[in-house]
Amino acid sequence: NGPAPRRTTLLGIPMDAGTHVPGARMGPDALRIAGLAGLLRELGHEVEDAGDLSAPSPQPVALAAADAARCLNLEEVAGWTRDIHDHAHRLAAAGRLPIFLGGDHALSMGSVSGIARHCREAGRELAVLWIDAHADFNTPATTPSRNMHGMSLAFLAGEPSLQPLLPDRPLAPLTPGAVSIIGLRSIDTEERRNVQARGVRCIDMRAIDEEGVAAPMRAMIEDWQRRGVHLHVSLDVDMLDPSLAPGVGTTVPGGATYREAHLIMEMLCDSGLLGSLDIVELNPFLDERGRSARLLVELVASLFGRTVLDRPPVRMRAF
Ligand code: 6HN
Ligand code: MN
Ligand code: MN
Ligand code: MN
Repeated sequence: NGPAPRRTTLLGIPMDAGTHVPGARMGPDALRIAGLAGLLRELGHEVEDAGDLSAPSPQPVALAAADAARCLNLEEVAGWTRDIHDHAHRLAAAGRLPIFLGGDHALSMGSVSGIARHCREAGRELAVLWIDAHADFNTPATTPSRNMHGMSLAFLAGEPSLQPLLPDRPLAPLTPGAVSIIGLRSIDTEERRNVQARGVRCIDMRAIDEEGVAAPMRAMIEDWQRRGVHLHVSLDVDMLDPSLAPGVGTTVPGGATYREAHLIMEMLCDSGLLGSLDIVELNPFLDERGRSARLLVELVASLFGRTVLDRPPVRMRAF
């Protein structure tokens, strides 16, 4: 009695323009080599591999000059964002469950905005679960690194200074209530002010230490189920403890354990709400013998219905 079969599309996004650490562009192939498509098919899902997007040409961006100077590879990131947005919108409108294979976390500016546009057209509410050691809520004015992968969630929440990245598309900025972050343990001073001022729901590692992942996940899922949302999951590898997943450019000690990460995925699967997925920040150039890629694929299997034993189908409603 696994979950209903889904019609998934893998879309590789070999970008690492969102960071000064190269290597995430190798992520899509590492995820394929780790067996992603085969595992999804074994679980009964349809899988179409749409291949990799090719690097778009850099696009001019009407950012204030002072802001533009604080965004690394701005024109490249704008090119990616616009292309990914269009692909994400098209896949969601065609009824696919897109799985965006990163690539650095700046790709979510395109994937989530494209999904948001589809949800608005379809009259569906969108909720985003950002699984990450970081909040990715910097702005050009607050970034300590100039890396745009640290600004993606701020962009999606409507940060005005970043909106010119995506002109001429109907914008559907996420409301703070639509965004939840889990796994947070590294945040910059001004970024923290921004997150708190916007009222984004955060389950940081302190909360996980005290309550585990099950209780906060249950509360969020119940809320999403009441609202009948399309759930977009954005999975940043660095949420995991670096001892488990060293293949990422921004490791932070004290991350999720193997069991915690799987339980998050299992509960998300049971919720039946998953509508789209990013797998981001895998850097095979920094990995050890493919273990981070392999763990990610195992986590995706849990997200798509792998269980030890059959579970009663109405489990979530019993909470
Ligand atoms: N990511 N807050 C740091 C910065 O440079 O803005 C780290 C960002 C990490 C981004 O992991 O997707
Ligand atoms: Mn294209
Ligand atoms: Mn991130
Ligand atoms: Mn991160």
